[in-house]
Amino acid sequence: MAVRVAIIGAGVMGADHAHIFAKDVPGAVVQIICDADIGRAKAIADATGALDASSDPFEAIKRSDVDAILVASPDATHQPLTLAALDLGKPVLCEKPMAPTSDECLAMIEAEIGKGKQLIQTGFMRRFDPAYREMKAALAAGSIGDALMFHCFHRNVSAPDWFTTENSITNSAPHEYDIARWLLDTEFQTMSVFRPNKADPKAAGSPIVIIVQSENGQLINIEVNINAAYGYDVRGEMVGTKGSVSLANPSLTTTSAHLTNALAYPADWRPRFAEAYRLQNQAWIRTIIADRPDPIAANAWDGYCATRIGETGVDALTKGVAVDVVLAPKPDFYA
Ligand code: ISE
Repeated sequence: MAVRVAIIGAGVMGADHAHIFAKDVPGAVVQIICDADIGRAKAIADATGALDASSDPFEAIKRSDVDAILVASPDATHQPLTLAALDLGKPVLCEKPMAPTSDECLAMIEAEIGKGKQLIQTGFMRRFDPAYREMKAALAAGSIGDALMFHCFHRNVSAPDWFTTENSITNSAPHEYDIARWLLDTEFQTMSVFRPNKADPKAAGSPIVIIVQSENGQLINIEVNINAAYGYDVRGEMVGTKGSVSLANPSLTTTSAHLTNALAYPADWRPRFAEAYRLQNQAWIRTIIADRPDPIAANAWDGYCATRIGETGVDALTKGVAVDVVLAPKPDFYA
């Protein structure tokens, strides 16, 4: 029988997930779409063939015809909704961030451990991106020797007015925190965060550079510029002792016209990581059917680490010094 999924949140990500499930996730059906705006929930349900719509997420989670929950609602609701699903033993794919604070994440971890099985997958979909997977395979094969540095760029076209510099550290950069931890199989030791003196600290999404020393002795630098203007552009180069491996520009074509050759950038992350979201969601459903966690997917501990690293980065920006990343002891449950 198909896994019956409730999608909580019909905003940018919830709607995107609903379209992915409608087309590309065998073995699953979207039973209900919830949103505080019932009109928006119904519109996405109608557009994607979901069977129902509601404005009450907790009722939806309880329904006997709902087996699994995809949480794509505002960040502050991630913990209560996930805890409600865990309480019923229902698996959750929780969009990043797992929760806005590390304390909330630890409470979710405690609840999951109390259920005796991993029920939370966190939405760090880049682990499923074929390019990052090739990068990890190159590292595993020793193609570039031992990893020394990881250079990352994370550029959005423009930031909404409410998007602060701190949001760049806690909302955007967590994708790099998680992919760096996964690629290098390391934790972060210290973080420094710099902002160009020319940048207006009050401007939405002013650019920053994050410098990380990893516990394995590598350097990771992450430029986050949410107002890059020219396109959505995520780059990565892993530098080793024998070479380097970089993400290729994902554009499938270049256009030559008017004495110019050009390649197109996507407008945001959804087209850039469409394959990653598709593979992530498929893997989630497979884990539910097989009743075992996916070896690649980010779990609750990974979700906690990304949030805790973000908190450390804000501290480093505020204090203007390198700050140690101090994590809670890792439960054996996630060994
Ligand atoms: C957004 O929340 C995402 O998750 C995107 O992947 C990221 O590129 C963007 O900067 C975030 O705001």
